[in-house]
Amino acid sequence: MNLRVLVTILFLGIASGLVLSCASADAQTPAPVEETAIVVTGAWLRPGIDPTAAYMTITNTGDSPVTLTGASASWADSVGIHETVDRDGFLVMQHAESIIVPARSAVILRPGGYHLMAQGIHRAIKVDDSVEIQLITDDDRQVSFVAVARAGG
Ligand SMILES: [Cu+2]
Repeated sequence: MNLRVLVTILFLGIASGLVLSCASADAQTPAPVEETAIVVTGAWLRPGIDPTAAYMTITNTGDSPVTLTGASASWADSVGIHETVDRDGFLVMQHAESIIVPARSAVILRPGGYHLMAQGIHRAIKVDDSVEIQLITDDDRQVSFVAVARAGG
């Protein structure tokens, strides 16, 4: 852990203490989602199937690596990180523990590689539908983004 990460954690600790003391004045205020350095672009998913796969570019704009350990969505029972690997000439999907996005760089989730796999889908997803997904970091922060349903890829 470098000094900058430590300073950030200390700052977040102080900030959340302040938020807690303010929140007591108004119990209805939802807890704010802490900012991360992660930006998600070009997100899409395959319509009409369950489980379905979502793809995107995940960019880390910060100076420290970010580890993503999972995902969730209100419209699915579960969303996991999957990886497509070549096993003895067969392409198979397997659960991936995490995706590490290095500082100042991006990881692309695309067909044939990493993807998010949503299963137990609560409603039919059609072409052009927009759905919200949350990525979860190893320090329990969330990154919300919208994925658009489209065929192909
Ligand atoms: Cu998969």
